[in-house]
This record gives sequence, C-alpha cells and structure tokens, in this order.
Amino acid sequence: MLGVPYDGGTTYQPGARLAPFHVRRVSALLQSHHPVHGIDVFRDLRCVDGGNIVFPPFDREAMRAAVEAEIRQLSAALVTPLVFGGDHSVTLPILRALAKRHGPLAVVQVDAHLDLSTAEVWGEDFHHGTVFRHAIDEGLIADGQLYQLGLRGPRGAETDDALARARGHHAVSADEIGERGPKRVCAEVRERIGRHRPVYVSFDIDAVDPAHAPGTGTPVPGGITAREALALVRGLAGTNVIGGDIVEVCPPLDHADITAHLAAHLAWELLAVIATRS
Ligand SMILES: [Mn+2]
Repeated sequence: MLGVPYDGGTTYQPGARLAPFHVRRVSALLQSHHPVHGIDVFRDLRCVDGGNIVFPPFDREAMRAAVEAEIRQLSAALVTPLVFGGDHSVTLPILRALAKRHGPLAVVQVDAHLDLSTAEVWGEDFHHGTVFRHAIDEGLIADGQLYQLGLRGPRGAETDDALARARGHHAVSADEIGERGPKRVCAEVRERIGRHRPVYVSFDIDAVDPAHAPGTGTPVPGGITAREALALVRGLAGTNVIGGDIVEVCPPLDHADITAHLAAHLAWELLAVIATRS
C-alpha cells in the first residue's frame, strides 16, 4: 500500500492529497477474516504500508515520474501495488509502469465520469479527466478491455465516449448496476476478462452516490450505493488483479469519515480479491 498525496490534477474542489492520511487512520477498524470468500486477508497476503511516494506537491511531472519509478521497481520485485490517491491523475503513471511489465492491461475503472477528455477545454492535457484517453492512446489498455462502471450525469458532447466505443470498450452506467445488480455485472466482466489476463482496478470514489460518499471533489448525484460498490470489487474475485488504486477521496469535504471508511473497506475488498488469485 502506497499513498500519492497529489491533487494538482483536480478540476473542481481540491483536497484529495490528504486522503492517504485519513484512510490510514480509519483503516484501524479493518480485520482479517473475509466471511464471503472464506479467507484471512492479512494471513494470506503479506501487506506492507510503504508510506507515501515523495515529490513536490505542485509539480505534476515530478509526481508522474516518481510514481512510475516507484511502481516499476515494486512490480519488478513482484509486489502488487495498492495506491491511495490523490486525484485520478495519479493513475496514469501507475498504468504506464504496470503495462511496461505486463503488456496491455484490462482496466476496471469504477467512476461517475469517463475521464476521456482531451486538452481542448483548458489546453491542459494532464489532469484527472484525461487519464484513460492517455492510457488508450499509449496502448496501456488492451482493445475491448476497459470496463467503465458507474457512469452517469451530464457530458460535454455526444462524442465524449467515442474513443472508448471505437476500441470496443465496455461501459455500464450506475442505473444499469442498480437495475441488474453488481453480481450480474461482475459475472459479465469476469467472463470478458478471463482468469489470466492482468487486470488493474481503478476505483474513483465519485462512482458512489454523494449520499454514501460525500467526501469527493466532483460529486454526481444518482450513483451506486456503498453496498453496490463493495460488491463490485468483491465480484472481481477470479480475475488476475495485478494492482489497483482508490482515488478522489477528499477529506475536507467528508462528514464523519463516511467516505474514508468506505475507501478503507474497498481497499480491503480489493486485497481479498488479490488474496484469492490463483
Ligand atoms: Mn475519475
């Protein structure tokens, strides 16, 4: 587990740089036994809190370089990285490092937003809304293997998801998750991914309804529930998860640590998925 305390890629309300500290604090509540999978997470995995990756918090290039170097080193040592952002822009250097090792990945992106923007809006090409366009353009994601789960809300234009559709990627809206249930959605995702393909899980907490996760900078009403969010991660057991992140938790906007607790439990579910890898 590593923190990336960076929110210079935030387009609206900042504060996500504080998340690693807060999620660590509330993670004291987590225990080891997973009653659904029937495993002991912290017995079956050797988990280490590696602290935060260090870089100047106002230097986005330095952030990307530091994160990519760190993840590359860990992955060469066969360590599975679990990263706490930070805003979603911290995911790009992680994907770069992991795709260098594993080749093009399957990516499960749980998110309210597509994060496929171009530089058109501000002339800035690297922020939390451009991550997956870069990842697709750079060949970090295998064709048809980006799973965007939890999408909803207004978009800039009808063409916002054109890139993902052109590459055969898979999108499931928050409404569909609510209607069909996370178990069926996950069964379909697992079927498409298969057991062996390397999978990266990027969980943007804004996928979750603001009523269940108020502490995030770009809230969108009508999201999935905390229970659906946990079930979505749990339902990835049986795939080959080689890393993941939980991003966009913004402690200054949180209430009673609701969002931080959810992030800690999502991380625990993801660790359990990693523990069940064959
Ligand atoms: Mn996002």
